[in-house]
Amino acid sequence: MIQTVELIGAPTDIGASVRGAGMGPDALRVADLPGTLARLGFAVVDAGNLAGPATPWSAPSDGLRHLDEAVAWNRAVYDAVDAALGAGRLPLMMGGDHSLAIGSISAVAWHARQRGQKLRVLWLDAHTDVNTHGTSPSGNIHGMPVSCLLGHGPAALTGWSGQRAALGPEAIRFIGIRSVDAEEKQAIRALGLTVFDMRHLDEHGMRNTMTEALQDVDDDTHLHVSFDLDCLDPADAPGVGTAVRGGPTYREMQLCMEMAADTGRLGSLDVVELNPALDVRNRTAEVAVELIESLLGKSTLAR
Ligand code: 4U7
Ligand code: MN
Ligand code: MN
Ligand code: MN
Repeated sequence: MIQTVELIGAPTDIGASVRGAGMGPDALRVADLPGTLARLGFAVVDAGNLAGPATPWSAPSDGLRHLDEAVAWNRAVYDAVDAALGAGRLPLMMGGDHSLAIGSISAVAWHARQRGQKLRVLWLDAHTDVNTHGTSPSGNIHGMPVSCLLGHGPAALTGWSGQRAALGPEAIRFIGIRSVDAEEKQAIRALGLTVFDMRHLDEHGMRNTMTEALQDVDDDTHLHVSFDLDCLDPADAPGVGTAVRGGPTYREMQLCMEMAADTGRLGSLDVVELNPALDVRNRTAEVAVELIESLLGKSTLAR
């Protein structure tokens, strides 16, 4: 059976402090994400862009910037991802900033639980995004989605999957991490999160790291990839709002995606934090499309 990929655009920078991530979905379309997936053999449905409130660019209140608007955007994302999964499609949420993973992964967690599947989330990012409104140095919600999904966010952004926590700490593997705030370090230790930082990648390589990260992914696993483009080294992916030097190269990320694809368990995907206003001739969008191809099974020699 031909699998259907549903593209869901979430054009907002509501959780960020640098403007421009709202243009991400269209930059991915300009880089021909839909045509590329069709040529790979998928049926592609572009559901268009979701609607939501404008970004007010107000200061944080109680440690949170734009909470009401972030809730509205995440509600729209939740509903769209929920509908795509309900229709048997593979949702590809095109952000937008990473706060939108709250809605997307909450919907995924609900469906996985209904289907009796284990959930494994690969969080590909320079950052761990495990701040809360109590620890965040910025108040930006794109630095908090992991906490919200673990049930530690503000009430308005937790409990969406039908349980206080959409997932447990054992369900997530972080890859490419190199920027962790002081209080995030404490949270990582307290929660027992499995973080493969750049030192781990340098010492063990992407191959061994991914073997570890995908261990015990089996036929009953729903694999979700949450791909923050700032995971990549900014030399390969300049079009992001919170770039951090010293990330995985394009080649290393290709292997990461190929090994995730080899599990055959990919069920949903976020592609977030692409900021076309900071990009160079849409290079980061093109890189993203090529990496998504690998994640969805493109191989140089097989088939
Ligand atoms: B992204 C930061 F302080 N940790 O919380 C914060 F360094 O989704 C950055 O990974 C968060 O891009 C980056 O504001 C969020 C900061
Ligand atoms: Mn992120
Ligand atoms: Mn990031
Ligand atoms: Mn970012």
